[in-house]
Amino acid sequence: MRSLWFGAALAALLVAGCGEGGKKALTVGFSQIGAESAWRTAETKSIREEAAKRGVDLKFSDAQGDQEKQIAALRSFIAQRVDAIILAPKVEDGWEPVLREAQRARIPVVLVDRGVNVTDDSLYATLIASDFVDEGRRAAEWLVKKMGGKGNIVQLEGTSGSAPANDRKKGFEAVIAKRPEMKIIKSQDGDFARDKGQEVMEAFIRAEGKKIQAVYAHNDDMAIGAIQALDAAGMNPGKDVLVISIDAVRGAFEAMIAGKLNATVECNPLLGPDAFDAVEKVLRGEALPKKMVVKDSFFEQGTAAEDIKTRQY
Ligand code: GYE
Repeated sequence: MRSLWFGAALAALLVAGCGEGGKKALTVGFSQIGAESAWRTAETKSIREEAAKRGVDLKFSDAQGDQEKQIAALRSFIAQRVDAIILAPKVEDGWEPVLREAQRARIPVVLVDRGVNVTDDSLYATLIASDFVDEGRRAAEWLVKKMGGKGNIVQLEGTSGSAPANDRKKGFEAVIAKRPEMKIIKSQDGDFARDKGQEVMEAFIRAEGKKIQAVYAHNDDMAIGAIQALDAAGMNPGKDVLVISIDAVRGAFEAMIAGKLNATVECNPLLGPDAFDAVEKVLRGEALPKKMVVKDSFFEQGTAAEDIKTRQY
């Protein structure tokens, strides 16, 4: 497939008419899932800012949480003959036909933040994302330590069918499964959103009440919603009930400083620079690794007041 993209790169150069040493701006389509979380807003901002910095003509499409709209956006980018496409895919399944259309049109696709299930990985140039299984594992290991290897946990899952929800659950549950005295007593989809996280947590509290000793949320926004539900029920989040989540957005640091969130596993959304490096490389015909793993850190309540000073999102 590299030769196809190389062909696309050549074509782009020809169209650009580089004769006078001037580079014509690249046109790149970016299909974003929506704006369900602070993480995603930060990712959008990073990609927009990086496009502006490089003089890229960015066609931005927000699918408002609807995969069908993302597919339609991709088709429209193909019809407009963009030079490349950046795709943040909502769920893992269902992309193969439209990715084939892009490939046939010789438009390379760079995946950001979430992966896809396809039978042929030449359908995308590269995936730039965190290791979600590892994030889940780290959250679980922290809880094992803090709970002394026993207790009842509830899990707020991310958007069903999405790579981060699938993998954060997998990594977490693999660690907990080795602890016979630790139990996940409830687990449900909260769609990575604050209001949904709160709603699901209210239902968990109605069903399990004081049996709940810890909350594991697949993102900070849902944890913040859950904290509101716990507060309303007089259940002391951060003290009587441990709360851990993923992303490390500013709101998580504020919740840690307030003593209500205990820890957060970082997931870096500032993918703009890497995404456009990848686009430029693939258009030059350079080979890219199929996956580029973003390095992430881990933050706890105790240092949150210091850590927040240097956070960028
Ligand atoms: O963790 C969550 C968001 O795909 C990694 O999506 C991303 C996740 C992120 O809505 O907050």
